[in-house]
Amino acid sequence: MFSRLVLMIFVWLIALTTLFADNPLPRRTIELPGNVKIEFAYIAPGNFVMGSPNDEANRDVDEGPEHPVTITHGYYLGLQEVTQRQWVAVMDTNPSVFRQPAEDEDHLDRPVDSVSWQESQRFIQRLNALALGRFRLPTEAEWEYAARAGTTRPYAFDGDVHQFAWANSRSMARTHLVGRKPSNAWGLHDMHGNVWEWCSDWYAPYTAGSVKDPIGPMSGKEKVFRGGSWYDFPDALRSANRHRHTPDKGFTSIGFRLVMEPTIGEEKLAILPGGITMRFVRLPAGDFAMGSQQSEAGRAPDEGPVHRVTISKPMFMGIHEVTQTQWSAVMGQNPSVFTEHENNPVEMVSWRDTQDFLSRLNALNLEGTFRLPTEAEWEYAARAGSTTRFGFGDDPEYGALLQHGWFYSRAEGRSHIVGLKKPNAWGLFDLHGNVWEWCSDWFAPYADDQAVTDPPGPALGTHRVIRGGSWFNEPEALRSANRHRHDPDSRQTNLGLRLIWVLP
Ligand SMILES: [Ca+2]
Ligand SMILES: [Ca+2]
Repeated sequence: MFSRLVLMIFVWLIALTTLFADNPLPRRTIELPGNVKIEFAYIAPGNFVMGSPNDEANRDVDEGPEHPVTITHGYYLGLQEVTQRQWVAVMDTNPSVFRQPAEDEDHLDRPVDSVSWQESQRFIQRLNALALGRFRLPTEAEWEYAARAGTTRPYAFDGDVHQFAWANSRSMARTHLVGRKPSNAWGLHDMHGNVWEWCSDWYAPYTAGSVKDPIGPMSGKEKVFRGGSWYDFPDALRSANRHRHTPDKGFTSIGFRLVMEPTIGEEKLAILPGGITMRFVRLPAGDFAMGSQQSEAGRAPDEGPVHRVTISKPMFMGIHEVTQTQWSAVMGQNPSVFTEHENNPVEMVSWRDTQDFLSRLNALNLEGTFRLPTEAEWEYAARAGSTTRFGFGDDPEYGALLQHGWFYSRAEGRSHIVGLKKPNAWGLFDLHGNVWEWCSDWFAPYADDQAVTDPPGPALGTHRVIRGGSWFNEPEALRSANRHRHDPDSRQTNLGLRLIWVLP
């Protein structure tokens, strides 16, 4: 019993490490004029149920009906409400009422208050003009998704509300320094209480049924604000509670919090039949040196000559190898041998099978189109800006590889659940190892060292390129530059695929 508990804790710790510690996009800080910082947490795409159940105590009717919401884009959300200091750094003035001194408190680190929705827009306009990023208010759905941080109960915390939020009647009738109460599971402070927070949406009653990235109606009279304040009794601070006012008026109980749009590292979720999701991350356009130098340890001659490749457009790439669940959602069957877990990568799929999969996937009429990566795109993604043997370094003794990929002698003779190893700098998992990945190209030796743009590979051939090595290969096969190939009809237990999503 004891050892089982220890094992469960261990597995849980691994899962936690994978989710948080190794997330390459956890936090971002921007610096305003005068060294004033704003910190953001990355909020990954996902699903949640918006609104409150009928039996939630003290709920308002407009919190229902509960409806499933999918947030398909990742975004950065301010860890804190916008402070007076941040407002002053951008606007030079301070509209806040709560500027009275209090012990140990610099009032500038309290939230800005008494700003109307319209004034929040003027702040955002000026902030965007500083070219530090693209900022906006959260939508009401983005706000509630982040406030819940995976929870379904009235608050993101259990126990006494005053332990985690500033609310009437323990707020001493004023706002407080941001971040003094504990953060929720996603690192956000004061989503409950302190000041209400303006959202971008016009207010409207909810409708039943599931929705994707809701933004509210196109017009209206009143703007939504959320989360309750120092002035409100705890019921108003519940995650589902909604409130609203005309956009022209400010109150001492209302402020706001910012969303920063991701650029590199933006995620997007594809929804497959049965609600199965597939996560993609946006890779930047750019150029890189494809192939390996003759001095690289473990190299094969077909990895040269090194040549400059330009990837002319940003692209969305699957952060994981295609899993067995995802394959089954599209194809209705699973050809894999290693079926211990549904999130193992699909294998025993030929290159031609991948084309059937893609035809069916594209026939679903989701936004954009899906395809295999070209060999150049694959290596560009694996390198993620690196010039070393692996995306994470040269690792001459293969001491670090264990943390980044599954390879022979350390993989127990099989493939593994995708995403258990560390991601690379662009947030992609298992490019090194687990299963080889089919590319779209026919295999041919590299022509010469001339620079090329978006090379599609040769027009004809007998074998298709595969990349990245697998659980069945020695470590050198997992190198970023390593090339391999198979007959397009070949099916192997260590060969799968990963997708590119071309969006308009
Ligand atoms: Ca708040
Ligand atoms: Ca792989």
